[in-house]
Amino acid sequence: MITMNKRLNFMFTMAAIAVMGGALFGSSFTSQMTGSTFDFSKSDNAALQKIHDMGGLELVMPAAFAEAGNCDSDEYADRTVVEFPLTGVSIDLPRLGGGTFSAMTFSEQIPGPTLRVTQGDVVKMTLTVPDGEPTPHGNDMHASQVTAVPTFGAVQPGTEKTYCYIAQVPGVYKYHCSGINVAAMDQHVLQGMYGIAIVDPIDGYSKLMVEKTAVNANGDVARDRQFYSADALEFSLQYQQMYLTDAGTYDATKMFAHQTTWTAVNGQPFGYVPNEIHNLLNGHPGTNIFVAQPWNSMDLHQYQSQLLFTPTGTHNRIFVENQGNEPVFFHIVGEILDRVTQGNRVQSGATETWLLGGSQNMIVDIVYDEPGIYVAVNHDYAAIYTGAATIFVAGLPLPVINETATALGVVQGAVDTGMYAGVLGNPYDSIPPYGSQSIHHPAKNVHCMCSDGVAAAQAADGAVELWVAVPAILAAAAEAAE
Ligand SMILES: [Cu+2]
Repeated sequence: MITMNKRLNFMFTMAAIAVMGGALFGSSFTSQMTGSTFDFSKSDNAALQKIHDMGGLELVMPAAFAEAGNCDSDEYADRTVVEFPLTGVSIDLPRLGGGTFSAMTFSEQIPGPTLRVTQGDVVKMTLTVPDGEPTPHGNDMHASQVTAVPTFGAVQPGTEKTYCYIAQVPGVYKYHCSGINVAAMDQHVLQGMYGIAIVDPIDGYSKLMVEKTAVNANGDVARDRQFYSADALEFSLQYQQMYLTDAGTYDATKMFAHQTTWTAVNGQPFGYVPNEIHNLLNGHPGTNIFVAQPWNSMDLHQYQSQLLFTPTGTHNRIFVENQGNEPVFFHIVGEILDRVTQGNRVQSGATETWLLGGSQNMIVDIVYDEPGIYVAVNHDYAAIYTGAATIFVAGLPLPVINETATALGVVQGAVDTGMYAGVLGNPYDSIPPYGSQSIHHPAKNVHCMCSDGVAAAQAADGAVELWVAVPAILAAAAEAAE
């Protein structure tokens, strides 16, 4: 018999997050829809159109530059070469509120695949644009230091382009489509053509110091520094604005006016909140346990929202990139960011919020001390209410789920790992490729703003299809109870 606690409304009731969903389709959203119309004719759009008509900004370069990015360079001898193949392809993907939008992607997923290399490695990037793709694409990798023209120039449909560079400086770096030699670059990026490269420091990450206080042997309150190994459980979060027409196409007028339709985190607005699976496990099938659950059906498969799980007392390393068009005021409700690093320079030893401008990044190191629910936000209210709310669950703070999992006989995985990822896994698209100092997640679940083919590849890589596994577990438990 499955223990089903009937208490309602105990989960996710923190005031800070409870307020968010009510406004989802309320005033803050409506005001965008009825906002004053941007006068396109008074912008530089005519000039942009001219650039587009002439095939983008093609500069005539001296012959010496023709060899830029040549992968046979002697410079690359004795270095590790890391291949990074990408495909530039337009597909339709689901849109918050129903329907689809005209996505442009690297390799059928938003964000594109994450590249991870070590400082000093050679990156060998190949962008293929399939025959029949309606537009050329390019790839501007911010981790490189090479001549932009012609390296990042347009790759025509039916062709491919390869370039190489040395990843000289550690950190997190955006890569993004450069459009058709800059023309339509805004559309290509903001409809999904972006990703990150992580360049690990050649001598490794630093251990983390967290400053606390403790009562010492003399009965005095004193500073108590706690140190954590540089090994960390890692996540990546990429922020972006979506500017959409009602039909799901790109709306340049809204972009120029900075009128955000949705704020995506890893390609999906509100992609990391509870869902039907958590409702079931919490004993409330058919009842939302969180006020905003826009991706709340197992029928949504890889698009169903998922939660991020971490144990308490563990070093978390979060790679954050602002892929968008607005500032990101990165804050975790209920926590202080223990360390903020950009490049390999520590920017802050402890801070409540850290600001990222467009195309800016950081590494946030954090340890959750208390079991509970924490919400990573862009602390711009327009961003929170349009999608930039990401829920971390630290430890095992949800007694009803603990009881249910015990009854199902699957709780041991959670207890052993100190987090629900021991049973449910963490979403595949929130986890960067592992490096030498990564703590491995106990399991992954299939989750992404991506094609069915990419979702199937995640499953083939061992990620759990929760929409298959959870009903099977529940059915088996029900049968056993009879
Ligand atoms: Cu493109």
